[in-house]
Amino acid sequence: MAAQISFGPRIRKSPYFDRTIEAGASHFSIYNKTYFPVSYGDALAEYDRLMEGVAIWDVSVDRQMRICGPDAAQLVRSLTPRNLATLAIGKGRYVPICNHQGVLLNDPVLLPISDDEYWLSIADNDLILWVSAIAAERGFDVVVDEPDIAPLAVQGPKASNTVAALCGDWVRDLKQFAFCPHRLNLASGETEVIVARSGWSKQGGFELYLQEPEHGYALWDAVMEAGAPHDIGPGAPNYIERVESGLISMGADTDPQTNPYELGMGKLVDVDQEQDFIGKQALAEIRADGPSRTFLGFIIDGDPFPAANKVWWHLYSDGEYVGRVSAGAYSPRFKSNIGLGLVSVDFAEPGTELTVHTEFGTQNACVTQLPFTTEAF
Ligand code: THG
Repeated sequence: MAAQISFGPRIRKSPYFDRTIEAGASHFSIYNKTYFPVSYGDALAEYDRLMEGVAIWDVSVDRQMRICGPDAAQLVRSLTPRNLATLAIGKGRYVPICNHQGVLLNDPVLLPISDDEYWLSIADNDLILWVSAIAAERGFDVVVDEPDIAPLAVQGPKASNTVAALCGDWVRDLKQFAFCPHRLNLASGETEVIVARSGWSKQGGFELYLQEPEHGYALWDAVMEAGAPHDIGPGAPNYIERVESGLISMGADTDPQTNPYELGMGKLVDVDQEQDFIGKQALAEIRADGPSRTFLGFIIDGDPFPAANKVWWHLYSDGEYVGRVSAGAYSPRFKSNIGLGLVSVDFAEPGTELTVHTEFGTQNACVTQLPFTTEAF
């Protein structure tokens, strides 16, 4: 019998939890100590829906770290290597956060709510320990907490029509990462959500940040109703699409040494800015020396992979270990197996032929730049 997850009170449940079960969630992961529905049983159908229609994703595992107080902006600026000189209220940013060695700790979306309130929509780790320690040790006048705010993603080419039907046509004018509070009159009563143009796919969409969890089921139902004319259905951050689009998954693609330059996030790091930030010196040195690994794409031979990788697949050149594929999938878009991962810079030239040991056999893997392009195949 297949292994099962045992649902219990120790791990958090999303405010949409029962709705995801009723909608047929078949596979759960655990992320930020919260049950995370990652599949409804048909990976290819979920991929097609994201590419051509609209999907509803429970991404409440992306927890909000809230930083409030007179020094909130200053704390945020000292946490990230990204230059925030032009940061504006209502405009989100994707902000790497590094430790003093320049190692990537998290890659949240930053939401500047007001001059003294910032949210970090975090990936999977205990960033609150880091941020509250930095705040206290540096004497910042802030309160750091992690309220139960639960993003619900609506993704795909028909997401605009869906969210416009729910919230109004103004949402169509939101630029990428822009957001706005909006009051909704739900079956459970009135509640304010933050409507953001964002999401972990390149197919476009929105995220609705629910601030009162007791309205979770009513919000889910309202999105389903608004999307019904577009055949909305349940999904989850899509593994195949994320590999095709080269989106980074913290923890899945990274290890305790990975820095943003290796990941191709150098454009989000500004070591020349006046603002001091944690990791500045280390990152300046990494930039000067050049990183030792590069995050790249791989075109992999063989029959279509029947499933996603459960472990990293090691890459070899003439028997020597040179890197790993951290995410592999069969790509319907490119009609080939593809992968993402970190490889030694000595083997990073596009066209380099390597050998990859997959769970489905040993194959040739050809290095290619990101993003993947049709011409590379
Ligand atoms: N939604 C919300 N919070 C999140 C995630 C999310 N927090 C954790 C995790 N996911 C954050 N990770 C990412 C990674 C990439 C992007 C967004 C969230 C992204 N990247 C674009 C790209 O790579 O092209 C743009 C980056 C840029 O500004 O250059 O959109 O899914 N709420």
